[in-house]
Amino acid sequence: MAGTYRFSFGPWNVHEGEDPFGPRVRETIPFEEKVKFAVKAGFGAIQFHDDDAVDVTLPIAEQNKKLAELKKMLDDNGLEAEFIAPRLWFNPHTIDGGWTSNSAEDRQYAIDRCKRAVDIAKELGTDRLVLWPAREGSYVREAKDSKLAYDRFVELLNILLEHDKTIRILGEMKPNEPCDSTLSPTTGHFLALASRTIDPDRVGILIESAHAMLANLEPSDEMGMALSFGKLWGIHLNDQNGLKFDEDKTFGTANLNKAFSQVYILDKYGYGNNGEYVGLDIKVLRTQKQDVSFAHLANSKAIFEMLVEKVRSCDQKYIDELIAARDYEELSFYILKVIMGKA
Ligand code: 3MF
Ligand code: MG
Repeated sequence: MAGTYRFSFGPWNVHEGEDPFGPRVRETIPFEEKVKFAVKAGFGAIQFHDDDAVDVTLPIAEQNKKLAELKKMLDDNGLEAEFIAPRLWFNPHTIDGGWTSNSAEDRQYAIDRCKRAVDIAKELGTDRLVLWPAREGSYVREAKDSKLAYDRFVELLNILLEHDKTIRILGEMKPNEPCDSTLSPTTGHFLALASRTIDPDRVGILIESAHAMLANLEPSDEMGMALSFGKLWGIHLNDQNGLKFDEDKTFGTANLNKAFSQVYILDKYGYGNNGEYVGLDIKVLRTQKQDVSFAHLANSKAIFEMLVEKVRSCDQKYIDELIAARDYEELSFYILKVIMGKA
């Protein structure tokens, strides 16, 4: 069954260009401008960190008033909030991680902040909480008890599942960066943790292409695994040129064949038909000038849509014949011809 596709991106995808080696190179673009672009370019939702949506230090009543204003603005523009992700990697309490920190006080901060993120999600009308374990790992192995850290991960999931009986938790796993070694580095690790929770049916997966590649895994196969579990509830499409820093490149620009494979498996299993979004998590190139700060998002969406056309133009009968004959050399040639418009 073919998928139906609605797209999303996060406000952090359009940024000022600072990196560890240099300052910002572009002016800040206000959120309202990002919303205007989303509407014009045909996106259906915005992804939010908790503090992208609202100042998380406000008293709750005030916070909820601001969230109601944000929700109205999104509604007025025909947009949804796809998910909320607690940004647990900026605060002084999360220097050593959140729920796996060695400090009890800091762990409590992380748990409280995650619970608050769940409440923010509900205020914005979404039941999806995304957890990216940014600093839940170590730089020095003996500095963190990995057995205990995994137990604490399950504990956190249970606390959140208990806190709100309708929230769904999407784990977005990544093997490294900012940590040298992140605990629960892949989809499989997180699914194993999910099975230990009080409600595994509400724990699922968001797969980011670049994160899979950083683990030297094939993103389309990772997606297949999550689909097989019925747990592919979100994706972060982008691209990555080998094992280096997390590049978050425009979809398909490092390896078009890998991008095709992702679209192929998504379309084959009707991704999106249950309301899942085609989420982008793509950084603007530092070299882009101010007036072309959105091109990477428009281009990624266009590349995805062109690849859907290519996937659907495949002669499936011919593919099946090649598979039956075990002629994968010819299959590979055929897929490349499809991509190049020569099939
Ligand atoms: C890091 C990421 C993150 C997550 C985001 C939502 C900043 O590599 O991909 O982007 O996607 O925090 O969970
Ligand atoms: Mg991501």
